[in-house]
Amino acid sequence: MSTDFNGTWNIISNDNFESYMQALDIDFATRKVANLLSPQKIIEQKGDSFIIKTISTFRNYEVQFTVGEEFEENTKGLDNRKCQSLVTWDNNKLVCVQKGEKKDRGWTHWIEGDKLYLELNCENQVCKQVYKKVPPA
Ligand code: VLZ
Repeated sequence: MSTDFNGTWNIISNDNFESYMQALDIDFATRKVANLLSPQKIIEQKGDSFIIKTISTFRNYEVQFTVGEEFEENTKGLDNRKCQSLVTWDNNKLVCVQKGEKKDRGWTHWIEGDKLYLELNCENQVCKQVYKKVPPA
């Protein structure tokens, strides 16, 4: 049985986000706005099939994938690049490698208790985010 990521998660900390966005060449004005956001993750998981929605008052981003199946990701509204992305399990961690123009790009998600962790990597930068589960209604 793999970890259950289903649910709505609210961000509670966001370390090194600015440098991560700079590594993605996100422009100054977008970074200023993005730094003020409190994004939410909405994750819909059925087995190895995932939809991860990143929701904010400024912009939304959605990615759909099946673990183990490479797909073309278009990071529309973020840095607007194309990547060949592959998500795999590393024990209970969900690890995405985003092959493309940027080196060492990807992310890792895992859960501890009622917290969802996310590390976003690009070039030499690591952004560490923590989300807290919103209790189901
Ligand atoms: O999340 O890749 O949960 O897609 C920030 C761009 C990049 C700034 C955020 C614009 C990347 C802000 C989020 C608009 C929200 C991301 C993955 C893991 C799934």
